[in-house]
Amino acid sequence: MSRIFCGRRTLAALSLGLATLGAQAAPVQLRVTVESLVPANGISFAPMHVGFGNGSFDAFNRNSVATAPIISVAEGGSASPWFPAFAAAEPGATLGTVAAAPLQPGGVFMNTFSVESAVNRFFTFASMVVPSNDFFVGNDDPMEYALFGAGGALQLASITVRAGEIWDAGSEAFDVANAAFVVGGNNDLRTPQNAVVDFNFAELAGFNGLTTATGYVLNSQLRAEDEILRFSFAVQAVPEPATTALTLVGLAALGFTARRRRHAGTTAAL
Ligand SMILES: [Ca+2]
Ligand SMILES: [Ca+2]
Repeated sequence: MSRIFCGRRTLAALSLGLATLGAQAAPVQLRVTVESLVPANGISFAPMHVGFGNGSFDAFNRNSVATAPIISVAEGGSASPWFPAFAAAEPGATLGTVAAAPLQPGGVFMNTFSVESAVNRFFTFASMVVPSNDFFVGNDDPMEYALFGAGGALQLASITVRAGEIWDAGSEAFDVANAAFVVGGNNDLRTPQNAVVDFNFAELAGFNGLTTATGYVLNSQLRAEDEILRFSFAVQAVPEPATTALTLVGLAALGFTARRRRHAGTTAAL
C-alpha cells in the first residue's frame, strides 16, 4: 500500500509542477466584458480604458487636485496622457480599451487581453461619463480590484460600479452649454473649477432634456445605489501544445509505473 501512495504523491507533485510551469511560461488570455446597467436614455460612457498592473500606478486621489492624465479622461474621454503615465509607472502592465466606442445605456462590449497574471494582478479602469463637463468612473485605490491571486489564478468573476461612485474631477465647472458630447455644446469655452476630485452624480440631472452626441434626449434617473456598470472577467483556455504533450507523456509513464508497482505489491502480499 505504501508504494501505491508514494506513486500517487509523485504523480500529484509532478502534475502540479507542470501546471505551475505552464502558468509561468505564458500570460493568460483574459476576456473582459463591460455592460452598461444604465436605464434607457440615461448616461453613456466614453471609451472604457483599462489596465492590468502591479497596483503601483495611482491616477488620482479623492480630495486632491486631479492629475493631467485623469483630467484628459474626465473632460474629453481621451487616454492619450493616461496610457503613457500608466506605462511609465509600470512598464510591464497590459493596457487597452474594452469599449472603443461610447458605451450607451444597455450596451455591451468585450475584448481580450494578454496578462501576466502572477505579476499584474490588479485591474484599473477609467472612462468619462457623458454628457458631463468632467465626470468619470474609475478606481481611486489601484489595489481595489485584485483580479488574480498571488499564484496568478483568477479570483474575481465580476465587479459592479454604482452611481454614487461617479467622480467629478474638479477641473471644469458645471456648465451645460459647454460640456463635451452635448449637441450644441462648445467644450473650448469651458471654465476652470479649481477644485478637487470628489464623488458627484447629482449634477448629471442638469443635462436632462438635452440631446447627447449619440442622438438621444438625456434623462439621467440616477440614485446613488443604482448599479451603472458591470465588468466580468474570464480566462480563456489556451492549451500549450508542447506542455500538454509533455503532461500526457508524463502521466502515462507514471500510470504505467504505478500499475507495475501495484501489481508487484499485490504479488508480494500474496
Ligand atoms: Ca488614488
Ligand atoms: Ca466639475
